[in-house]
Amino acid sequence: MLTRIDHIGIACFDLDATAEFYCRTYGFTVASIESSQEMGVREAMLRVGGTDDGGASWIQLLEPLGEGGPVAGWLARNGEGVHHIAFGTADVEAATAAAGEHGVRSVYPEPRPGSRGSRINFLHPKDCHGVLTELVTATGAGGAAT
Ligand code: CMX
Ligand code: CO
Repeated sequence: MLTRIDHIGIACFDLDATAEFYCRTYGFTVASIESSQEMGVREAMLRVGGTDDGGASWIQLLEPLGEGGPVAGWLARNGEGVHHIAFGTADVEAATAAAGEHGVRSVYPEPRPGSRGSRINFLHPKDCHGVLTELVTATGAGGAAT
């Protein structure tokens, strides 16, 4: 049901400088930059490469838009670093419900809009051995966040 690692979410203080680091050091390219008031972030998606199911994997850079929101609070406590991992699935509702059957709480009762037209939900880190876990159904063919 979870078919791939879609992205790693990395919290940073300066999105442009961090994106520049990833592009310069590893040769990645920035595929999109969006702001989400709902999530309280400006975010960049850096394409890492294709996978054998036709999807891509991504690095997601997250810069808080202001003081409120989960990334701002997390950054203030922890500094920059890995904030969450995201698994790709064809059906985010079913994958969230399946985790729920194992006692894992979701953050939202229904999926919300994510990067690049995707639909996302999160599993609570306290139920996932300390890892904030995102489930993502991408738009487009092959489950890719294109
Ligand atoms: N990874 C691991 N643990 C985390 C965490 C993270 N990213 N964020 C919080 N926690 C832990 C804290 O360390 C804390 O643990 P202790 O009680 O042991 O100290 C506990 O969770 C509660 O911390 P909190 O600061 O009170 O955090 P909140 O309960 O306010 O928020 C969560 C936690 C998961 C509900 C919130 O981060 C959330 O809603 N996340 C989903 C939305 C999101 O992250 N959006 C940004 C990304 C957008 C995208 O990917 O597109
Ligand atoms: Co994410």
